[in-house]
Formats: sequence, C-alpha cells, structure tokens
Amino acid sequence: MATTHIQDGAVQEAERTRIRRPPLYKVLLLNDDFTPMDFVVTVLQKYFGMNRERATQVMLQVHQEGMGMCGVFTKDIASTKVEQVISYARQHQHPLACVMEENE
Ligand code: TYC
Repeated sequence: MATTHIQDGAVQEAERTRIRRPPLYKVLLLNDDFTPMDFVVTVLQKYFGMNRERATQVMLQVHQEGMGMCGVFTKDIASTKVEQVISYARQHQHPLACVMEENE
C-alpha cells in the first residue's frame, strides 16, 4: 500500500511500517467424528455471538467441508477465543479443534 500524499507541494511516500493496519486472524473450527453437533452449536452461540440458526449453518459447514470460520478478530481476541473454545471443549471431554490463521 504505497500511499502517497501531497503536502506543501511535495509528494511524500508514507512509511509503510507506520500505516499498515494490524493483521487480522480468522478463527476456524475443524471437524472431528466425536464432538456432538449440539455442543458445536452451543460453542458458536456462546463464544461467537451467533444465533441458533447461524450457528447451525456454520456447524453443518464444518461437518460437511471439514472446516468453517467463526469470525475474524485481532490477534489477541482470536487467541483468547481459541483458548476459550478448547478449554470449554476439554471440560466436556470433547476433542473439538479450534485454530487461528492470519487473514491474508
Ligand atoms: N462431525 C461431528 C458429528 O458428526 C459434528 C461436528 C461439527 C464436530 C463441527 C466438530 O467442528 C465440528 N458429531
């Protein structure tokens, strides 16, 4: 993003390192054969603010396609969501996998 701007008649190239937006991260759920569908729907409602209908759509996408997106967040928020989901799943003895990935 080589943004230029004109100031006092001079064309200046803004410093990339200073204008680049912080990267965002996708939080993804991965399919497995053991975690109950209802539990995944509850996770999507509880940690990602989805209503039951949307949560069911996302859960079914993960179930059918192997992976699905829960949302896009800053690094710290994404990391916290991943931890919360994994912790909640383990408390209930489910192997549910949740990962984050930079949103290119
Ligand atoms: N495949 C699971 C089942 O049939 C359901 C499931 C959906 C598991 C999404 C994980 O991220 C997941 N019970």
